[in-house]
Amino acid sequence: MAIPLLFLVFVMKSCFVASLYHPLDPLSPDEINQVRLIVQESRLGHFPNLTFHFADVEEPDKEDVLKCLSSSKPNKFIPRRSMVVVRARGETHKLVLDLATGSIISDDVYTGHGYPPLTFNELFQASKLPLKYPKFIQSVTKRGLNLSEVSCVPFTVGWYGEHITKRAVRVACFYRGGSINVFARPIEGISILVDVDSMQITAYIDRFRAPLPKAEGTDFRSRAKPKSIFYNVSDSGFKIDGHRVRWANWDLHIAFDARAGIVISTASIFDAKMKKFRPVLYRGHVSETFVPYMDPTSEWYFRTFMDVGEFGFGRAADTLQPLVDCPANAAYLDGYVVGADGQAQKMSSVICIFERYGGDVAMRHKEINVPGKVIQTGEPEISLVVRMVATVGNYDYILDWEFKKSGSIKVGVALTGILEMKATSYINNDQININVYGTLITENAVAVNHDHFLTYYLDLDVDGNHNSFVKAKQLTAKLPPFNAQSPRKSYWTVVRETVKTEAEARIHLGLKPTELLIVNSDKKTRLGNQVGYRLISGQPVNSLLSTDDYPQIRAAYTKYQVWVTPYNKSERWAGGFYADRSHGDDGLAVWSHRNRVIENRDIVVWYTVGFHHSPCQEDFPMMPTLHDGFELRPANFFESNPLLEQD
Ligand SMILES: *[C@@H]1O[C@H](CO)[C@@H](O)[C@H](O)[C@H]1NC(C)=O
Ligand SMILES: *[C@@H]1O[C@H](CO)[C@@H](O)[C@H](O)[C@H]1NC(C)=O
Ligand SMILES: *[C@@H]1O[C@H](CO)[C@@H](O)[C@H](O)[C@H]1NC(C)=O
Ligand SMILES: *[C@@H]1O[C@H](CO)[C@@H](O)[C@H](O)[C@H]1NC(C)=O
Ligand SMILES: [Cu+2]
Repeated sequence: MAIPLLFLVFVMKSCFVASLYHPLDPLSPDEINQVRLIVQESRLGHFPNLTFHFADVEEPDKEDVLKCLSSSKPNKFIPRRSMVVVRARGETHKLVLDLATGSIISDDVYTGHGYPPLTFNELFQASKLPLKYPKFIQSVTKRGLNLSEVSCVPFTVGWYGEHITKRAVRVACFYRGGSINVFARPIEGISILVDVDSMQITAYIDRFRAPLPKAEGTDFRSRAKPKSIFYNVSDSGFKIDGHRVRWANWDLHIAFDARAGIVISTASIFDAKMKKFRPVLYRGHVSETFVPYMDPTSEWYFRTFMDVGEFGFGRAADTLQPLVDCPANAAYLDGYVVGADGQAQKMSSVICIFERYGGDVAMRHKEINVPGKVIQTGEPEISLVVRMVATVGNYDYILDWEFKKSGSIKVGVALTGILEMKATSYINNDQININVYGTLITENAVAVNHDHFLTYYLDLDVDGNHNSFVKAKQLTAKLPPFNAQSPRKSYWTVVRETVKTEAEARIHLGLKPTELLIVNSDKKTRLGNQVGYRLISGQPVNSLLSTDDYPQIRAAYTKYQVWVTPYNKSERWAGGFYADRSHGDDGLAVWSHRNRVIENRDIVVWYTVGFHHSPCQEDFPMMPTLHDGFELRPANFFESNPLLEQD
């Protein structure tokens, strides 16, 4: 195979030679197009129906990345490789390509359960099938509706115990009829199953009719004009070099990934006392989502989505709207993904980076006990925010990574967008005497109960990668009666427990007060406290589905909010790599059951942000944002408050 000379350039890339290059940089558009050429020139290129489902950098060895980044000499060569998933002749191939030599290192046909993400083309084609399907046209006519006002939306279908699964989607149809809110007017009672490989409707049932919810009051367009008067930042405090961002005391790498969206890598914080950068987070990103709906009837039961693995949060990323999605002082980054045809597709302004002046206080104090003086001091909170928005069908997820000068990393998740609604004959709650699995939110529409679980992959390297996971339990201690020294009967005290194995690290939050810490096993502060970071959780929410329910088997990891595993570069996707129609035989819960040792190891923390969403009328026609998240906060990481070390 001829290797275009241009590509040999990559061989020369070392961390040192090109200061802009970082081994975790996402594939550039040239690299994606090179991937396409390599695959098309191989024997796979002769197969009909070759489609590209996924292309990413093949995860380099962590040890090599760290050596590369820390070396001052160009001594470490990291091969630039890509991991690609294509389908051809009805088979899934996982390829590893070497981009320097333009060669295929491995080509494995995947024969396990589950499929790679559906391509945009497949979803688009599936959505158009009903409009030409005679039985559907008949159903539309019978309902007295106009076919040109019908929009159909493809939904992934999950798995319900079948031994053999094919690639399939269910298509649900909606009536626009003058409304722009497609999801508000479902054409209820119809089930349409599409076989994706043959791109044909393979099952069609029209079981019942329900009134169409009205178009009035469904318009969700905001009337507010974007404003930018809050603050005026003439020069931003951050610097972007390629994918590397430096701001205040932070140095981090930001990549855009088709599957995860934002990926934060090699985030370190400058310690002014030690005069050096200290590592905190090697890698962090959304690993999987799970959105099961709670209506078990035949038209709805399959809505048990795993958006990251079935579709991709990156591929669902929006071009951000200045002054709405991000403030006036934001800088924007583009992303690139592989199209079904292998071509690089540019996604403009999918990440924004900005300094946030939110009107909060970073720290303050007033002191009146110094004779003759009143001392009042403090400083406003200024932080760096890295943001993206993924719109997956009806829902919008606003995903933030916020870095603070205090060393905290706050991860924010905000939900907004349109609810999934079911058409019904009810127009008042008083008429309802059966379970409708949700809330009547307007006449003839029930918004169905559901959950949102976003599971984060957090490969923390707290001051290096010999880390342990500590539960610092806060326990009530009783004083003996008739104690001469104290009239008190009780107090609380901290009992620290270093977790030994994966089984002990599966945690249900909220039952007992426990601080969760990731500590460096080798390092203590000058005063002898263990150097660490604390995981401050958000709402403790875990899945309420029974463990034998099929969606729950696939998303078994949602039974706990926290898991810890030993680092393994092939364990990144909590719901398994092939999540579409998966059977739950790959993924976090399965790995964790090996019950490996996690003490004094390179460990990965998995945290699930969860929402049980029981809709209310204000969520219609569009839902005001609902927030949750978590915080990683230094705990004996610094010798004292790092804010006082900065100008
Ligand atoms: C491949 O494409 C052809 C024509 O485009 C189609 O008829 C056939 O069903 C496809 N086969 C598979 C396995 O996708
Ligand atoms: C159906 O809708 C289309 C597009 O909105 C419109 O042009 C057409 O007149 C409608 N047909 C009928 C019979 O109302
Ligand atoms: C922002 O501040 C700069 C510097 O103080 C000033 O020159 C500029 O006019 C201001 N811009 C706005 C929109 O107020
Ligand atoms: C790493 O993870 C993969 C996938 O779970 C597994 O097959 C492999 O055995 C793991 N390696 C180690 C050293 O645990
Ligand atoms: Cu919701």
